[in-house]
Amino acid sequence: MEITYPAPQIGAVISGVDVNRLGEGEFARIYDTWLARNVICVRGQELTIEAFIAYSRRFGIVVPHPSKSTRHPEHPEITMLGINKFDAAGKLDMAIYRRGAEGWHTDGAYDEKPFKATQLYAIAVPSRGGDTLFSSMYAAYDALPAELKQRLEGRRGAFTYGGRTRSNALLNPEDRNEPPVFHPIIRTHSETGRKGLYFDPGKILYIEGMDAAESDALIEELTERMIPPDAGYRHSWQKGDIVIWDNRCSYHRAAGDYPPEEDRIHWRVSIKES
Ligand SMILES: O=C(O)CCC(=O)C(=O)O
Ligand SMILES: [Fe+2]
Repeated sequence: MEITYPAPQIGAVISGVDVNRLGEGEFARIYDTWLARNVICVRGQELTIEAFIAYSRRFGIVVPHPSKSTRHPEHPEITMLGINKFDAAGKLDMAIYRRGAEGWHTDGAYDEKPFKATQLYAIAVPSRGGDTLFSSMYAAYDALPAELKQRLEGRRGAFTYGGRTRSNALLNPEDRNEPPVFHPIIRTHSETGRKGLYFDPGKILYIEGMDAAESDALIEELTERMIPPDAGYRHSWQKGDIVIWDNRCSYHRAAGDYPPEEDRIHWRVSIKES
């Protein structure tokens, strides 16, 4: 197994392994690298859907994503990214093409138990564009001024799927009115014990215990501060890549810039803590 570190703070690229046959020791090395680096890519994998799900279960509990219309018809735990991009009239569906590209976010903040991890397997990769960008929540927290850290300590945010703009086109109508859930904005990672800035401008509604103006102003400020310089990793996809990120300590967004007429397809799983 070879591991390289493509960016200073987060990200690792692993090669020389076959996740279809991975002993406990090798998996432990992958898992520890993931915890330390927030996001890892395992290159050059050939996987069936069943094998992808089985490998994903080694990280936690694999759960179906609430976007029912983008689930794989036989495997509800698999979300298909980049499928059915064009409607019957040939019009590009921007909700599918731009999925994950509208801004920095963490997956599953609208759930009582947010996703521990999201894992993607690259089935088709466009000739250019289509990267995924990652950034560290630990670095975001560390970079906050002491006075702001203090102000946020013990505060909780209210989160829903579509947040303040109600961007919920990928949900079925019956799933669009879930009540908000609450999470501490300064969140201690359950495995590393490190503090991170747990925030998502597209899903947060308000910060508890503040009036609307104060909450909105703080949301603006945190949006500005959530991506410090040099805390990131930009992943350029190759077919056969498996990338898993830790939603408890990293943000991500899709670049959303690839030629729409080309395929960019991933299988995706959402993983919760067991
Ligand atoms: O397609 C990507 O690069 C990432 C999309 C995304 O935000 C996600 O899968 O959670
Ligand atoms: Fe995402």
